[in-house]
Amino acid sequence: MSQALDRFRSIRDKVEAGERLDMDDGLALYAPEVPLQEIGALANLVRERKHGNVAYFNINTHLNPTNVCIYRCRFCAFRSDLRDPKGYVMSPEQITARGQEAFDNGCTEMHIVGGLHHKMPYEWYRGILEQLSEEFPTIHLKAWTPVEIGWFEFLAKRSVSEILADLKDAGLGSLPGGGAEIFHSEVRDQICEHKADSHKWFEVHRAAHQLGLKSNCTMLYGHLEQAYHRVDHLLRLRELQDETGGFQTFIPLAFHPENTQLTEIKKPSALADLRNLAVARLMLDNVPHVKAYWIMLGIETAQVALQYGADDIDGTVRHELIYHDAGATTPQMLSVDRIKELIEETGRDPVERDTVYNAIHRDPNDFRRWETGEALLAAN
Ligand code: V47
Repeated sequence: MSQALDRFRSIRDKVEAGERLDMDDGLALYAPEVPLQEIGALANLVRERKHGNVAYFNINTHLNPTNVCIYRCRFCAFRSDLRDPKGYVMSPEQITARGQEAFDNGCTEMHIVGGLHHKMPYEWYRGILEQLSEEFPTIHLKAWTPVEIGWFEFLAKRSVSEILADLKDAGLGSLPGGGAEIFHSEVRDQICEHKADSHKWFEVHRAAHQLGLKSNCTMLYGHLEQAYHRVDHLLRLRELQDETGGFQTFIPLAFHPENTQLTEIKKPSALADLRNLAVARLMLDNVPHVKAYWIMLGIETAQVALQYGADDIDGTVRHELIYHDAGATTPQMLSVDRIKELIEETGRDPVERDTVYNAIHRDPNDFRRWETGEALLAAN
């Protein structure tokens, strides 16, 4: 029997006994000799221990106020140069219109990220949160990654904690998981050498957690990285989670090459997607949720992922640009009925949640009205 298969037997024992996996276990889980379905079954065990048969979704929308960005990350198809005709900056009226559309569609969350515009001041970014939270107070604003927060630190000449506290005052509800890419400098320096490094990424999430803000975390895979970079990435996330407990959800993100500087790389297969998801569920024993982001995986793989460690499928989504600019062929949005049907087809029970994992109970007579119910965040 190969070493990896041998190791997998001990991994199974460890997981069944609720013990933590280490770097060598993670590497064995990425070894091609270990069958994907075995890893999936083990990840499913963990997923069902934490969440039973439930699969979560929300009603959400994206807002990318500008695509103009000082950085040129090699994996990004969304960004634009300052003078490129593709570049845009949204006006306050356009932002209000997006908020209104979100409200009219019963959205509980706006996911707000964008470029680091050469000319827009910190107050412009802050003002977007202030405007939306004043106009649409029921919509949770999940906004800005450590990449933007690091830029605000430079623009405003204030510390990360001061910036986050100020943004919280302006309406910030939580932080999305983006900007993590791959933390290891062997890879990070090749794909996004100038932007926030791993220290900054962790500094921002630690500071957010200390201020009582929840956040998500991601990993961009399927480009220049190798298995040990991925396992290293997961272990670093697990370490901060041990310290703060502030991460809610991990989202593995498959690289989409179209319109990027890495078009020679092939998009990861569905099998690679499922393996990354399952390995993450097994390694991140202290992160409550793992998300199968249907926009990125495709609907069919996202459905299968609900048996491979994922307990959340993201939301109905509207106006997604980052993946669609990079060649995603998934629809721009799903209706609530369709997302529930997709979850039910897999044998799971759909539960609508808000951003911080409280149950949402809709008024049957007016879809736009809801009550926030019980907390759903699974114990670690
Ligand atoms: O940070 C950019 C990735 C991220 C490409 O927190 C790309 O709930 C693939 O973080 N191919 C942004 N990936 C998306 C993100 C996210 C998505 C869904 C939910 C949540 C959440 C967070 O997308 C970026 C980067 O890692 N990305 N370009 C590309 N060409």
